Amino acid sequence: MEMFRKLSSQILIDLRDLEGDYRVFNLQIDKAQGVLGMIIASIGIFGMFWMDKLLFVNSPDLIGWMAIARGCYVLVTVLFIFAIGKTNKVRVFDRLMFGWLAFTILCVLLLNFTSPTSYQSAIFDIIVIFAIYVLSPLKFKKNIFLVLGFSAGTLYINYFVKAGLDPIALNAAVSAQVIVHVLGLGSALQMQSYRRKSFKAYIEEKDAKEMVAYLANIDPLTKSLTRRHFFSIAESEFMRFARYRRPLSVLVLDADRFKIINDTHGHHAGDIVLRSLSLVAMEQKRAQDTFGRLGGEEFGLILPETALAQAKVVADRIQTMWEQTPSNMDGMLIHSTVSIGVAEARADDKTFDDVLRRADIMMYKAKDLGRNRVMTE
Ligand code: GH3
Ligand code: MG
Ligand code: MG
Repeated sequence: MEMFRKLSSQILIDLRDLEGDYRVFNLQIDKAQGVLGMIIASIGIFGMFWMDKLLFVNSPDLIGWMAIARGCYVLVTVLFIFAIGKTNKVRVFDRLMFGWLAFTILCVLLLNFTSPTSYQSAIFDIIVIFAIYVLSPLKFKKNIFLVLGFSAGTLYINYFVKAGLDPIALNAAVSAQVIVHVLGLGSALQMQSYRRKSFKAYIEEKDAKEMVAYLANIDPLTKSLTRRHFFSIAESEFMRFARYRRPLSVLVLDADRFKIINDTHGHHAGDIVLRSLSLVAMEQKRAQDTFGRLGGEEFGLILPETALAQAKVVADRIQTMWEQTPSNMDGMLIHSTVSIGVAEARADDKTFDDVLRRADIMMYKAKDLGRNRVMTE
């Protein structure tokens, strides 16, 4: 048992916490496959009507009752098909599918149970077993439970209910069932294995693509957005401003006397300070704000839905916060400051660059006035 479990988990591929996603991802295919199985079963079971006609040639009443019974089966199946078509939940689908399979199995067993001995059902029994293995989109354990139940039922009927069956035919029926179980199980394992593998490959490719896209947008040193990504968001924010006339403000931040930090403590220390400045600024921004590295030791912050006065509050907060946050390099504290220019988008601005330029001018004004300060228009 343990060996079987190990083997099956290898072939079936343990998706762990992706199992739920896998089922949801495959729900539409599972639904289609389930409905296909239902249609095939309906045609098969209703189509057996010609066999009734041959067998019960002397009792037209029975032929009539069989037609009604087969018609009822098809009707119930159509109801199941409708219900499955309507659901978008894996759990509901599983229950419906399980319910319909159990219903089908009971119907076939009932038919076997009541049909005359001459009714050679053994050949149809193995078709049912194989069909459940291959067509049912249910989980493995549920399928095996259903299929073994069916198998036991048919064998019981053959051995104990229908007296006088030819022992050779009986043996053949048992062997055929054993073989079809092995074939069915093998086919189902292979199919599930293939489906799970392709799902895993799909997820891995998707993750890799997302990672590449994410890394392309993030500046590796400061963890802020890259210049390119910053400007692509800036573009759409500016379009929103132009279209709906919502307030929009922009900050330009430039580290003060950064060259001196590099010259005194080394480039590595400069890197640490730069990263730390970026993190402090990002802590102060809201989720909808966009913070990016414009180049070197200069950053931009876009504040949508924010007028100049509010933007100044944010800038002041970053400036004082940074002044009070020395960077720690191997125990040595490096103090530094930042100059910030603030501008708000105006009706006559044509592009985002127009606002950014004014914020830049304000930043240089802050430098001229002695640095470590915020300047607004
Ligand atoms: P100011 O207060 O006028 O802005 O003076 P500043 O020294 O900051 O300005 P300047 O533009 O003269 O020098 C910027 C320095 O920032 C020069 C450059 O080597 C350094 N720098 C730019 N990018 C990086 C970086 O990624 N890491 C480090 N360590 N230094 C950088
Ligand atoms: Mg500088
Ligand atoms: Mg600079």
